[in-house]
Amino acid sequence: MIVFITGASAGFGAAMARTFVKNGHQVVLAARRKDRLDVLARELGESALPITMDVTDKNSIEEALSMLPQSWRQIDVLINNAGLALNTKPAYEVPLEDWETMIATNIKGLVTMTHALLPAMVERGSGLVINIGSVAGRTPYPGGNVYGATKAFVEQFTLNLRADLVGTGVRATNIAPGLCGGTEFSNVRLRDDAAAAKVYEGTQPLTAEDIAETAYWIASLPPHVNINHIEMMPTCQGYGPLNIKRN
Ligand code: NDP
Ligand code: 8X3
Repeated sequence: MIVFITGASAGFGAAMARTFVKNGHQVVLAARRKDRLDVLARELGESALPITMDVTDKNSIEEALSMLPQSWRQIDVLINNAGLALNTKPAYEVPLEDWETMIATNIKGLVTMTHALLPAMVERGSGLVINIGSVAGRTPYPGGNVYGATKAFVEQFTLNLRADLVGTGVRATNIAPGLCGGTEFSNVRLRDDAAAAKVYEGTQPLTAEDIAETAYWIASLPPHVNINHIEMMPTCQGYGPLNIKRN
C-alpha cells in the first residue's frame, strides 16, 4: 500500500509512518517542517518519501501533489492527521487567530486533501481515508470551544463520506482518540513545555503507537469491512458529570 500521511513530522503521524513501513508499506510523509521529515525519511529508507506541505494552503497542497513521482501517485490510504488545538481559554478570551488557525488546519486542510485524492480512489474502486478526530468532537469541555467543534466536523464529514462512498469500494474512518501523551499536541496548544508536561502527570495516557496500531489495523481489514468511527481513551480517562453552577 502507498499511505499518504499528513502531519508526519511528529506525534501520531511519525508513529503511523513507522508502523506502516515496519509492515512492508510505503509512506508519503507530509508536513511543514522539512528538517523533521528528512530525518524520519532517512530512518525509514526507500519506503518513505518526504514532501513539504502546508495543509492550510491550497496552492501548497497542489504543488506538493504535482511533484509526486509517477510511482508514488496511486495513493491507497490517505491519513488526514495534521491538526492542532490552540489555547484552553474560554471562548470569550481566545484570540480570533487561534480559532482561524484551527479551522484552516483541522477542517479546511483536511477537506482539501480529501478533495484532491478521493476521486482517483473512486475511479480505481478502492482506497481508504482515515481522518483523525478526537473525543473532543463529541464531548464538550471548558476551553474546547473551536477545537472540539473542528473535530465534530471531522467526524460528521467522515460519516457523510461513508454515505457518498457506498458502492464505490472506497472506505472512510474517523479515529477519535482521548488523552494521548508523547506528542507535541499539548506543547503546541499551551505554548509552554512545562505546562504541557503537567497535562500527563500521574496518568498513563494513550501513546502515538497505540493510535498507529489502530490505524494499521483499520487499513489491514478485508476490503468489505469499514470501521466508521472508533473512539479510544486511556483506561485512566472517562466521562465526567455535567457542570452545574449552584447559588
Ligand atoms: P503533534 O503536534 O505531535 O503533531 C501534529 C502534526 O501536524 C505535526 O506533524 C505538524 O507538522 C502537523 N501540522 C500542523 N499544522 C500543519 C499544517 N498547517 N500543514 C501541515 N502539517 C501540519 O500532534 P499529535 O500527533 O498529537 O496530533 C495529531 C492529530 O491527532 C491532530 O489532528 C490532533 O488534533 C489529533 N489528536 C491528538 C490527541 C492527543 O492527545 N495528542 C488526541 C486526539 C486527537 P509541522 O509542524 O511540521 O507542519
Ligand atoms: C485531544 C484530546 O481531550 O485534549 O484531541 O481534546 S483532548
